[in-house]
Amino acid sequence: MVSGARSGAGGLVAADLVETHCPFCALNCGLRLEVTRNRVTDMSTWPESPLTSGALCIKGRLAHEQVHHPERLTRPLLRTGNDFTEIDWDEAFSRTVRGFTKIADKRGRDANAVLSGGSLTNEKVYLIGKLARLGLGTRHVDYNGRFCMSSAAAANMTAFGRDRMMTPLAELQRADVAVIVGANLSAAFPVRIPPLIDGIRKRGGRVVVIDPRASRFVKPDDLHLPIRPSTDAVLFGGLLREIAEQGLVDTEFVANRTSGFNEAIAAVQSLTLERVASICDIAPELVREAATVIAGTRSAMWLHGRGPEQQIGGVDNVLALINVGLACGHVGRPGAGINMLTGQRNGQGGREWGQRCNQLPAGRNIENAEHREVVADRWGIDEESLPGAGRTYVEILEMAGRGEIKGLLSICTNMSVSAPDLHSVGEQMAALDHVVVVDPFFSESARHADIVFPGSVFAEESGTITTIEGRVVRIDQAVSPVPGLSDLDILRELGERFGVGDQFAFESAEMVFDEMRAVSAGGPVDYAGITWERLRSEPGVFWPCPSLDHPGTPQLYTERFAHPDGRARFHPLAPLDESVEHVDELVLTTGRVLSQFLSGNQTMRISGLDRRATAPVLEVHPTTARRVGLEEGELAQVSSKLASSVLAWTANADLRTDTVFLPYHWPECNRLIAADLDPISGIPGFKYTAISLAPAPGGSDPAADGAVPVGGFTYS
Ligand SMILES: Nc1nc2c(c(=O)[nH]1)N[C@H]1C(S)=C(S)[C@@H](COP(=O)(O)OP(=O)(O)OC[C@H]3O[C@@H](n4cnc5c(=O)[nH]c(N)nc54)[C@H](O)[C@@H]3O)O[C@H]1N2
Ligand SMILES: Nc1nc2c(c(=O)[nH]1)N[C@H]1C(S)=C(S)[C@@H](COP(=O)(O)OP(=O)(O)OC[C@H]3O[C@@H](n4cnc5c(=O)[nH]c(N)nc54)[C@H](O)[C@@H]3O)O[C@H]1N2
Ligand code: SF4
Ligand SMILES: [Mo]
Repeated sequence: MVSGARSGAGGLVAADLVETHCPFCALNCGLRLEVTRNRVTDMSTWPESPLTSGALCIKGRLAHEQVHHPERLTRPLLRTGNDFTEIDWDEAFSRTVRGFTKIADKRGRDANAVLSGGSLTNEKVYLIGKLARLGLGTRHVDYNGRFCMSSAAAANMTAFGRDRMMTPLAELQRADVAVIVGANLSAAFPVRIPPLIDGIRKRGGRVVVIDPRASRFVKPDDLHLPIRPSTDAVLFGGLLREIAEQGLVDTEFVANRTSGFNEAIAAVQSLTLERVASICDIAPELVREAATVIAGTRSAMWLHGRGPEQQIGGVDNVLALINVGLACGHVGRPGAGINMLTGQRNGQGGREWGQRCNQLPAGRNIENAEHREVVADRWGIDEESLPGAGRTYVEILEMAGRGEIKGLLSICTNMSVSAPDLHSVGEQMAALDHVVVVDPFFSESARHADIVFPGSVFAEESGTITTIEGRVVRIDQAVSPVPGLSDLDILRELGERFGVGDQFAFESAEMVFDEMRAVSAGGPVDYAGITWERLRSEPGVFWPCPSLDHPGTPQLYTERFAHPDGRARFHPLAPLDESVEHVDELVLTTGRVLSQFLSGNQTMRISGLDRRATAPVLEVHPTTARRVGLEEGELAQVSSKLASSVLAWTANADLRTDTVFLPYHWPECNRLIAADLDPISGIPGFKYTAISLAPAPGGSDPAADGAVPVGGFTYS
């Protein structure tokens, strides 16, 4: 097993200060952990880190409180009836493997599945894909990036041929304009980016915000387009047409660097300003002004978050956005870029190393014969023994509900809060025969487990992660794993016990990384020239980095896109159907608050974070609240076609009157949301649910409905 000792560059890490990166969002701010006698005792910022802007948000400042938290799981657990009992590691491994093997013998290997997460290091992601395909031998492995980056990833692959942010964030220093689409920078990217956006304002540039809700970073002089939720593709189609009408298309860029412009422009001819204004419910003058501002410069940075992406038309929304950016030539120039904002700690690396249902390591396609050959060859196996593409996250849960999947290994994901249609998720999890969860804290999903392994937190393992910008950075272990074994140890031991120990013969994360580099050489995601030593002596390396003397690639597409012909692709918008004109009276959209992270299984245990937002609070425009009769201090009832939630509410005048906003960190949110998926990316439509809103019935017992008393909430 991987040794529990601290492994740094040259063996033991001698210093009491260990430099690492925040485990929460993909900004990966630099942290310096203070370690005394194998305990993390304090932390500070790591000012020399290229990922530190001088500030940490509150989550980063308190992240270290997880490490020795009294609620950490320290021993494997076995379900005994409705309870759990501690068992020893050997028994936990034997029972785990026996359970999956029994299912595979009876129903075939595809009756087992693996679900994982984008907070894991690259090395763990790589081993998870390997364990699923070679150990369990199943095709069904997917991860929570399916809920997150999958629309942006699919659109980037289609338009540019590569799935990575194209421009380092520092280019915002040279931008004349920032276009921020469906990203709540105040809560989700609270450091580094907002000051850079402020810099644009100070230089006299413009900030364009396309969002049904103006969060705190939006300033009065910004151009805010309060779009009707889920109509982004129409807005971008209209903007493309208007930019062409105004003669602002960068014709040289379009001719030399792209293909498909004529088809794209033909497809939007019916999207007149008036039609767009009516569908998106934005004044036509605002749309015109946005076209003028955005296309008035070649130095514009686009930043898109989950607003347009977590939609059943999420991929089309992003492709329509990219069309506008390409028409304006916002690529490969100073201060320019069409950029997605990756969310989780290793959201970028998490989608590169083979834990996606259709992917082999290094972004290779599991259905591409050549890619299969390369990976099989480098793993020293027969290509035919590699399974084909499996199903996506929600589909895997649905297969469990239908009895087609019976065994589930879940590591670093918490479907019982984060997946849509939580009532069904409960039934699907209950229908499984063998559920194994690996998590540092007992999660809502662990309640469905037969075996729970105590997982690792960020300070306990070495490894690499790949930041929002595509920069590979190193994580150094600061303390030995509190449970004794780490996630990596668990994955290795499982490999061994599934009979593929030769594929898991790694004594350190560095050895895993070296194999990954070799597997990636010449592939779509090339880390071949990135060594463990380079990651020590350089402030991270941007991939692609094909050789040891290659400097890495911070800025993509200066001369060529990643498609074989080097050109970016425009995409014609599909003809609008009647559903686009359909208007729901009231729409629920969802997102985040600053002090909570995703399903809250980590942040809700840190009192300094949890007390800032102890429960979900619905945001309602004051006019809407009056219209439906909500009284201050009373509870509101939100009902979708699936369920009702009784919630505290607060007035927010920076929100559309037909839209309410609910932070999603608590299960009261996703029980309302249907598991309807984008047909290409498989992302659920988290950002759009038709609802009705009313005062909670007087007789209702909020506690029984999972709601909490009103009052005392502060949002930062
Ligand atoms: N504090 C905190 N920070 C986080 C996280 C966290 O849980 N907590 N999670 C991390 C992760 S994994 C991610 S993916 C990122 C997410 O980062 P963001 O995408 O910035 O976060 P969300 O809160 O989902 O915000 C989405 C925005 O989209 C808007 N929106 C809703 N519907 C639409 C629409 O139809 N069109 C448009 N244009 N906009 C719309 C919402 O009003 C909101 O402002 O945050 C990361 N950072
Ligand atoms: N309504 C609505 N739903 C959403 C979203 C939304 O905006 N609205 N956003 C979606 C998005 S963007 C995302 S990314 C998903 C996230 O969905 P989830 O997969 O639920 O994400 P987490 O809450 O981070 O779950 C990770 C679990 O892994 C554990 N964990 C953390 N680090 C480690 C580790 O290193 N090792 C191990 N073994 N375990 C670890 C945590 O304790 C936690 O229990 O949620 C999605 N769900
Ligand atoms: S949560 Fe994100 S912004 Fe906050 S400290 Fe961590 S990496 Fe930085
Ligand atoms: Mo995410």
